[in-house]
Amino acid sequence: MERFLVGLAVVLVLSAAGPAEAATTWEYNSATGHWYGLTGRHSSWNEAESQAQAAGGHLVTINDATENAWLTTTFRDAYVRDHQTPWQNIAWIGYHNSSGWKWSSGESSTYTSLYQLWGSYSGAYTYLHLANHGDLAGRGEWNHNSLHNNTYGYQPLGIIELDSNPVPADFNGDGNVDIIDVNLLTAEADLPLGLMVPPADAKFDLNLDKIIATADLDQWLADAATFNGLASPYLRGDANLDGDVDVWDLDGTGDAQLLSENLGMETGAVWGDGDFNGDGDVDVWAMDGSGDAQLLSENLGSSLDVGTNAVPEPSTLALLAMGVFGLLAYGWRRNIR
Ligand SMILES: [Ca+2]
Ligand SMILES: [Ca+2]
Ligand SMILES: [Ca+2]
Ligand SMILES: [Ca+2]
Repeated sequence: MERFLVGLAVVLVLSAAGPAEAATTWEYNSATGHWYGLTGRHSSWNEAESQAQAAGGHLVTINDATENAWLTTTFRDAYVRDHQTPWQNIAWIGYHNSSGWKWSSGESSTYTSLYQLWGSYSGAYTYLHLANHGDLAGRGEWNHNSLHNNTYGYQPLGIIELDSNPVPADFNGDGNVDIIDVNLLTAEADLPLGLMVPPADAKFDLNLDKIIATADLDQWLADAATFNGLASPYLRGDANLDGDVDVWDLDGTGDAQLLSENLGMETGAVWGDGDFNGDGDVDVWAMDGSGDAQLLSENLGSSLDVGTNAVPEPSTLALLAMGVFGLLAYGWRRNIR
């Protein structure tokens, strides 16, 4: 009973800190290097700013016309509560009048994009006219109107701006840390060689050393495992990222199956193709031990106990391994000929 109550308490704490406060998906703007998302519920401006702060940021500060245009398009479908028609398409921003107009982040940006009738409305809190907004569509103008700050209706969502990725390993901001993200990382650079930031995208630099390299992949494998509740990092060879490094699966998703399908691929390979060292190809063997099949074979049979996969019996595994190594050895001989 006691254990049940502790478990219940944990669940309640987790749900209290959960996604009701803020976006579960985030959009990355490579021009600013910042992450943006919508508040979790329609609200007054003050409540929206509180939601933004709970998420670790503020309502957005718009520093120039480029950022303004990007926001206008990216959040084009943020509707006002109860009025899901195109002309009611607005979102709170951080500009507000509190002893003078200022930004809630404290930044001193001087850029503005005021609606032509700005001066004829009253209200201390500002919203952005989004792309889908009647005759104001795409103009990205700001207005303020106390009507939208009441508690009865017409309440918008707010746009939150964060300086850094709330989940660093989630490169596409979809709330999951999975194969899509590691594929994006392995596609970004030849990792053993390394690529400086810029031209590489800073969001991939997990260890913040200004270069996208093998260390970032190691960091991702560890961070992703932690995020997904595993005790140890994902292993090289786990092409489908299910926590096991296995030979064969009925549905064709065995890691060695995935690798063998792509064996000999010379450019554009990503983790899910079997490129476990992140150099863009899928190969059998390398002098320094970094051949993708070598990396897989080192961890073959390892399981991180995610409990989602039926793991074959050890004897079956050994037989399958012999078969796959026969295939890999064939591929290797063919490659060096
Ligand atoms: Ca993701
Ligand atoms: Ca790095
Ligand atoms: Ca696997
Ligand atoms: Ca490779």
